[in-house]
Amino acid sequence: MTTNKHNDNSREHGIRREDLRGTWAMERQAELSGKKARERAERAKELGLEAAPSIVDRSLTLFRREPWTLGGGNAFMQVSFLADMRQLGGQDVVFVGAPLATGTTVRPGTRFGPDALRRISALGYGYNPERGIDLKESLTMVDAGDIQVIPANIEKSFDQIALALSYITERSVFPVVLGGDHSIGYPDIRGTAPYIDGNIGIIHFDRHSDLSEKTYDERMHGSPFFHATNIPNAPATNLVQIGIGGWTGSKAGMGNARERKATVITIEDIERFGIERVMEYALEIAWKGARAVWLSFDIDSVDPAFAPGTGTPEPGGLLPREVFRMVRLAAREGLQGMELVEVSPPYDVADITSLLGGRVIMEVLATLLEAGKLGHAP
Ligand SMILES: [Mn+2]
Repeated sequence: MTTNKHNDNSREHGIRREDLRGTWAMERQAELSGKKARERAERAKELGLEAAPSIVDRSLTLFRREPWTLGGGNAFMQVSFLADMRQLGGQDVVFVGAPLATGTTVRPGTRFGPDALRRISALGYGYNPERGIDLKESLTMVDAGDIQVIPANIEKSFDQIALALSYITERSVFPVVLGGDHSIGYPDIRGTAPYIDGNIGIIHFDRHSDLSEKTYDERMHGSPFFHATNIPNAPATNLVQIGIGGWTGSKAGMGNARERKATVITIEDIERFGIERVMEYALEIAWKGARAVWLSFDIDSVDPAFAPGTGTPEPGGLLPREVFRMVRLAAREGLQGMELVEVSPPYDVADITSLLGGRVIMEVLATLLEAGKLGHAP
């Protein structure tokens, strides 16, 4: 028989449970009713809307409404925060964060992307003297804060993001989704496609084709376009991928691109044919028989010299000036919405990656405005 000195009654320590501060604190916890917290939670459910059906904890909302949602109060371009999502409708543009890093296969950090994009975007005023455009004068823009993602469950996160995009699309407001890793590309299309009366094309800037079915047994950030192009009205024949190349690509993804007849445009193609011709071709592919086109912009399409803050950097990418020209050409025929993904602030230097990401968004909005596809140019 073994003996344990902690089982005898010697009480050498002289401590009683009721003397512990911890015991006192547990009792105080019961006395703090949490009435105001419950009121805030009830209010958040009204303002932030009901979560997707797969979310078991029904106190969670579709859009997070806590005051720290916007990373200390920053809204993208310092536009107004739309606290009450029931008021969505009638605006031209809604910025919404999808702070997901769950789909990252190697280097995480993109859950901080939306807040970094918002914070540094305050360096821009929305006015561009070269283009003669003031976005804030010509567009009604709001920031809806972040979609409530479920960091431990990518499928529930997909459900939330898809439902949020459906809500925005149904109300005819142009969504700018601030990622988040590229896995959000799938639920963005899943939530949008049902509202398109015909096919939706995808213009996808990336160094990686993101067409693998799964990675590590799950749908992750290398697989959004495999699953998006399984949606009947988002065929791969309307998917055009621009900037592909380097040494971090997926062999399976290229095989799927071939089988599904997606269009892959490499950096070498861009050098050979030039930006104008390549974008002309890309628009032709994306719009062929389609009623709408979605823009998916992975910041790692830009060379890591300019965009180091990303999980899967690939040297030899696009230059910022090239990117600005290309997204302007991509947007001139109009867009259904856009996502800016893979900004990963932990790897960034002096905020240059999030700054560039924000500028891509502004260039797109300015082009849509100029082309008469959004708002009303003065
Ligand atoms: Mn990528």
